[in-house]
Amino acid sequence: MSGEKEKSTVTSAPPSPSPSSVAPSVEFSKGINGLQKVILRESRGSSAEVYLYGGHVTSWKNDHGEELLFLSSKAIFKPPKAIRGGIPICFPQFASHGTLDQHGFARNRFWAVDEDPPPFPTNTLNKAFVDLILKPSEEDMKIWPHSFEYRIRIALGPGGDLMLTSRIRNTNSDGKPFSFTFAYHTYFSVSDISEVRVEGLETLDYLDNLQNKERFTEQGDALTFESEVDKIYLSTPTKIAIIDHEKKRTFVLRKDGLPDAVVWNPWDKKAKAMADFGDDEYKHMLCVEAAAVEKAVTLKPGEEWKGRLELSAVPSSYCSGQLDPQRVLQGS
Ligand code: TA6
Repeated sequence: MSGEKEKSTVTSAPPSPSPSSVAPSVEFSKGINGLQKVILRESRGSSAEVYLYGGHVTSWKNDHGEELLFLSSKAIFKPPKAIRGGIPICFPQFASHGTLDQHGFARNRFWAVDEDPPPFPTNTLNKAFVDLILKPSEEDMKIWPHSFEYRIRIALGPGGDLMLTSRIRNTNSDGKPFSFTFAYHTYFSVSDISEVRVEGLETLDYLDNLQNKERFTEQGDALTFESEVDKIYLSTPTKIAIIDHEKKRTFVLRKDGLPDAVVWNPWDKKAKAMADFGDDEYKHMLCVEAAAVEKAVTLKPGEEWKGRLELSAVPSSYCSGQLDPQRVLQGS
């Protein structure tokens, strides 16, 4: 990662009772290349970092300070390039599903801190959160002639869960509806891709991006990885488990308002072809993306869409059955 050192200001939420923990906090600071970022810290030690450039989560750490998201060592923190890793936001277009550049423009725009967000839909205990907002510039209106307000709340739960809640409102004054596709393009950090299993997508239909988006049906077992994969799973369950045997860790992805899930690993050849990605880094990442792709979301003026992602990382020793993903997927 290339760039300048970091500077900061801290606002801390009211102190929490237990002596051992620190008060949840929200810190505004300068990140790589002087880009503005926000650091969220939770009382038991978990943390997350969000760049206003792209409204982009670039780090999520558990209460042992272990990084849970993959961020390429070659990531470029310089517009107009999107940051390679973390959680890029694909809006108003997923991949090449439309006339805009790949994955739309939200991931390479500067978002603002939303000083006056409308009341938040759910009552939340979370103290460590930030609200960001994106509105189209005149330039954006030339390529996508729609007025919108995109608000996102990024929050860290008391247990270290990471929650992203997007609210997109059509503010067109010309009465026109608009449609968009969407993804939280999450890069999970894994120990060894050949040791990872994904549960919850078995037997589902998917569009294979490596075969002209042809439609297939997944076989019955958990997904494992031994080559490039780029699949859009359709109408998936709201919970998906990503099991990292070696790290004895299971990521549980819960999603709301996002019917599809994209699974991507570039493997060796595509890895070499990407300038902002290390040749061997494909071994240590997997993208599992909560998405709305097959059926675009359409909003009339005044209407608002909500898309929510909740990530948790739980210690698991799958082999000993301590945490059987099936129980996770069927449980609360
Ligand atoms: O989400 C999967 C995908 O659409 C792949 O096809 C691959 O292109 C990946 O996104 C990365 O896209 P990017 O534009 O960030 O290089």
